[in-house]
Amino acid sequence: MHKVYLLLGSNMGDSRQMLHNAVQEIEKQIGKVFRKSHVYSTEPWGKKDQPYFFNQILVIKTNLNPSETLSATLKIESQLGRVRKEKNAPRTIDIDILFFDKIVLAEPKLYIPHPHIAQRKFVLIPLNSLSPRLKHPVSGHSVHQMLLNCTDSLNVKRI
Ligand code: PH2
Ligand code: MG
Ligand code: MG
Repeated sequence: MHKVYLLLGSNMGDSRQMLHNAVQEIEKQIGKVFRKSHVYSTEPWGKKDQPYFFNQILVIKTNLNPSETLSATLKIESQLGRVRKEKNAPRTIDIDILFFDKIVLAEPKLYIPHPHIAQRKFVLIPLNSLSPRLKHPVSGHSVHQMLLNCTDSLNVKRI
């Protein structure tokens, strides 16, 4: 069994419902969701002229390997109506793999841990609420340390 941290994000359509539907599909297709963060309303990072996001972090247990997990997340995204146009465009649902056990992978389509965790408060704040002592397998920094060092000033609010 692998322990995997997933980040859900939605800023199109009924985002609350999207997160809920994503959790259900993840349980059906990937594995048991055993912890969930609160849902946060977060200012868009990167491309500014788009709606605020709803973000949530899940901790799941799965028997799938990283590439099978990635395929399953992409399948769920399209089942939930995601259409990929330009990069960083608004989306009904985005499911990103943050951590996969302590695995480090750098493949063209699959980077684990997710490369921008340490720069983004919309990831670190919900993650810190679940697992402040979790260590990044490359930097060795805990989630709490990464949050203290993070200079991102975008708005992240629990809802
Ligand atoms: N996802 C992005 C780009 N920017 N900003 C916020 N607040 N939340 C996201 O999930 C997000 C983003 C790329 O996937
Ligand atoms: Mg993303
Ligand atoms: Mg993604």
